[in-house]
Parts: sequence; C-alpha cells; structure tokens
Amino acid sequence: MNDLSFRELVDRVIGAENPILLTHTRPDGDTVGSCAALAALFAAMGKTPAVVSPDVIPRRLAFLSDNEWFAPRKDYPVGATVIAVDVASPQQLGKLQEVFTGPLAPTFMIDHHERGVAFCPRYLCADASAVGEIVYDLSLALVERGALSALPPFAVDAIFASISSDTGCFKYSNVTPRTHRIAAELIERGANAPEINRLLFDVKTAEILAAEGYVASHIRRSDDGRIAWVTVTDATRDELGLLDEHFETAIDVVRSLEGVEIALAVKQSPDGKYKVSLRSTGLDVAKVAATLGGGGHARAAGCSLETPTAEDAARIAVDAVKRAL
Ligand SMILES: [Mn+2]
Repeated sequence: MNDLSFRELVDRVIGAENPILLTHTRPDGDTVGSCAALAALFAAMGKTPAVVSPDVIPRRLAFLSDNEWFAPRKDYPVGATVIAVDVASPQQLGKLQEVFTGPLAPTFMIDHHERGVAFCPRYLCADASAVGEIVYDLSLALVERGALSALPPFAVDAIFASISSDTGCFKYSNVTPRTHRIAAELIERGANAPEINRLLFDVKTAEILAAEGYVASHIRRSDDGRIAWVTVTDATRDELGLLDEHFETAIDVVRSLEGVEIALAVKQSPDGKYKVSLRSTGLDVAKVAATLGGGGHARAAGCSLETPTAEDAARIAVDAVKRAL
C-alpha cells in the first residue's frame, strides 16, 4: 500500500464527501482530539462530518466529544469518505471493522505510528508527536488552498488537546522543538492551554483515583527493580465497582515508581484477552511488543495476549522484556 504525500492528503480532504472519521479502540485524547478538530475543519468547509468510535469515549474527553459530530448514528451514507485517524492497525478499529467494510471500507488513514500496519492509503508522519501535529499542518494548508477561510476556534483547542494528550502534557520523548512551536502557534491562535491541560491531566474522577489507589498498592517488581507491573482483571474491577476506563492511568502509576525503567499494565479486555501496555525510559518496547504480536512507539507500546490468566500474560510479557534488556 503506497503512502500518500502531504499534497495528496490535502487533495483527499478537500475532495471528501460526507466524511466519517474513525477513532481507535480505547480512544485517547489524540484520536478523539484529532477527529474533533478534523470534524470542525470539515464543517467549516461546508461538509457534514461524523465521528465514530469503537468504544465509549472517556468522560474526561467530553469537552471534545460532547457535540453533534459524535452523536450516535444508525446508518452511514454510501459513498462516504471514511478516514481512520490515529489508528495504527486494522485491529485497532475493534468492532468498527465489521461496520466499515465493503463500500464503507476506510478510504484513507492519517497516522503517526512508525510500526503501524496500513490497511488503506495512508498519510504517515512518524516524526509527529501526535496526529494533532498533522491536523495542524493540514489546517494551514486548507487555508492556503482557499478551502477554509480561517481555523475554527474549536479546531484550535482540539488540536492542542490532541498534542498535549499524546505528549503527556509535553513531557514525553516524542516532543520535538516543532511540537512546542505548533503549541505556541495554537496558543497565539487562542487555544485555552491551561484549561485544556487541567481537564486532561489534573481532573480525576473519584473512580479513577480509586483505581490508581488500587494500582499503587498492587505493583510488583522484578528482583532488580527495573521492571514493574500490575494486573487488572474483570474480577478486580467488579470487586472495586470500577470499569476498564477507570484504569487508563494505571500504567502511569506503575512507571512513576522510583527505579522503574520498564512498566507494564496487564488488563483483561472484554474479549477475554489480556491487553498489555508497556512504557520505558530507554528500552525499545515497540520491538518487545512486536515479538508478542503488538506494536507502538519505542517508549510506549502494547500487545494483546490470549492466556488462561492475567498472571500468565504478565509472566510472558515480563519475560519478553527481560530477554530484550
Ligand atoms: Mn496518537
């Protein structure tokens, strides 16, 4: 599958009809923020966009998704331009794989995952910290081409949110000077950075705090302390009266422990498999995840394991990390 040039991407966005934007499973601030921004751009171009997510969008992202574009739809217009956003592989479309197939199969994809799998013509920018950086470039190109008169304020905020979200508030190793330049330009254009960052990073529901408390008191470590992990099963969640979405920050709690170089969170998925998230301070965990059928970024990756118990999945993943060290 040939990758699209930036010019081809701009052409396709200008030519899109009834654009339908798809997020990835377990939607995060980048996929939701980029879809929200693209929807705002399309609407400003006089088109009728819709955003579809395979999973429930976390409540803390409601400032991006509580609008008509994300409203549930019963059917989709035939001939719609279907765009996968921040989706690294067909599996990351989850249950949408069955809906967006045949005449509704994704038309093109916009991504920044270096080790992703293209499932339709793809615009890839692996240097971008977030798809939001790509959407920013795209929005400027649309103005330059005359397809858009100005950036809608909502798009400015949504792009800022997507970049801040995927960079952990401009903290991770994927941040480049360009990331900061784009953020600065977005602030110049009116992005409400303090409020967006507060909503993304400072506000936690009682359920998320409870989940973090559980995780903090159930971290296990390798003998040398370099690897740490936690397991979260359906039984754990039921016992605590919590949902999967409340454990989104579990991996951050694990990796915050002093001395930990590689953090893992093993969480049971609705399909019964175990989803493993990996974070590292140096080791290329995308390679580790690839040996287990997954992928991602060098310092943030994941895979899905089909094992009898969470303990088995944790052991397999931790062993794979140990082999790579
Ligand atoms: Mn992303």
